[in-house]
Amino acid sequence: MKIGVVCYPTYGGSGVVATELGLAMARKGHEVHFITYDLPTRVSFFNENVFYHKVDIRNYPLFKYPPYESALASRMVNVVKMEKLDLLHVHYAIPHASAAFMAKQILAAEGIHIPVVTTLHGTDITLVGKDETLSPVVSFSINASDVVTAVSESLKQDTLEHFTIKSPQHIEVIPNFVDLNRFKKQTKEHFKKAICPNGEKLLIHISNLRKVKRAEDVLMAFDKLRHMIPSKLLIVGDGPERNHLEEMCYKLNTCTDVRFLGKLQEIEEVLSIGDLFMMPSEKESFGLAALEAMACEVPVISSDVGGLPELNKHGFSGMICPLGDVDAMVKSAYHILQDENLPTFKANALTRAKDFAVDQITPLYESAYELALEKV
Ligand code: GMT
Repeated sequence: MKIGVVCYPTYGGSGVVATELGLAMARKGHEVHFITYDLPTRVSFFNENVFYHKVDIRNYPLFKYPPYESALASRMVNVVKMEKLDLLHVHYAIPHASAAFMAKQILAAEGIHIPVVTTLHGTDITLVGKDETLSPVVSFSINASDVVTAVSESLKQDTLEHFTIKSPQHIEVIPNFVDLNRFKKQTKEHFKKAICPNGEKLLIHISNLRKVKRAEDVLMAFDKLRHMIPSKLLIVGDGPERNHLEEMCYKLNTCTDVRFLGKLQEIEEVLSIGDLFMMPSEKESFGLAALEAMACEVPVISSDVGGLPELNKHGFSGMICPLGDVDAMVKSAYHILQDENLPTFKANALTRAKDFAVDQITPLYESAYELALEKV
């Protein structure tokens, strides 16, 4: 198949899933055309089946806001025609699904019929999308897509709750996935020794440090835990909360035990030395970062929201705590980190991650593509 992929080419989970899926499809022999305003971060090597078409956004003094959605739709039209694409797969409803609808109409007027597959990732539904300034467009574009996928059952239910969806069975759940060849525990003992010179346990939090990730809870739990078990904390990623979190460390006097590493590309190296991953999010449709941690044999403490209970099995791959319950997080962390429990939790984390191996999930997307092709 010749697949056009539209996504945010940034650090966020939806862009990562879109890119990894595109690369996996390319490895399977499909031709994959990324249509984005920048080269997706994880497209870092040459592949004969991968193409990149930049969306050029020109600004004019008249525009207060450059018309990105129109530029994207126009680019989709051109790429579909030039490259003779079979379908468009757009990730994140806003504005990708509506731009795809526009492109589809323009092409139809020229006698070219192209199906659109839309994947909902999370905040496009639970945060941004349900805002009244955008929700009519989101509802319409979901209904207008030929096939819609959601990354968890929870996200599907949120979509049905917040939007008027004509046929609920129209939304298929296809979870996030992980490449176990890349995300696997590596031997990085020297790195572990540098961070934890006295054999301390290592906690890790990775996110875009937005409020919704509740990294504050991680710091508060860590502050209590380090008095119970010698431990260190690594915070990976960057975002609007970073300064506040650093200040919090000063106030809590935990600076010597907490390190902020910023945005790292090779996160599997850091995960390889972790003992526990913390994801106390307020909203999380799936929790890709937690899955990547599990693949590196790191058990997870997560909140009980969104799709997290569909991924993290309480008492097996980690533990689930009520949202915002820092004491429960401390208690759970203490339990998991005991020497008699930790090896089992680590092994189970990997076992659970294997349920989401890329080779198991890509065929589900291929079926979704075939279904979409039947509809035009
Ligand atoms: O988590 C983020 O803030 C990034 C966000 C995105 O839209 O890129 O991630 C969402 O999509 C990921 C991939 O499907 C999911 O694993 C994340 O759980 C989801 N984030 C939220 O729902 C908050």
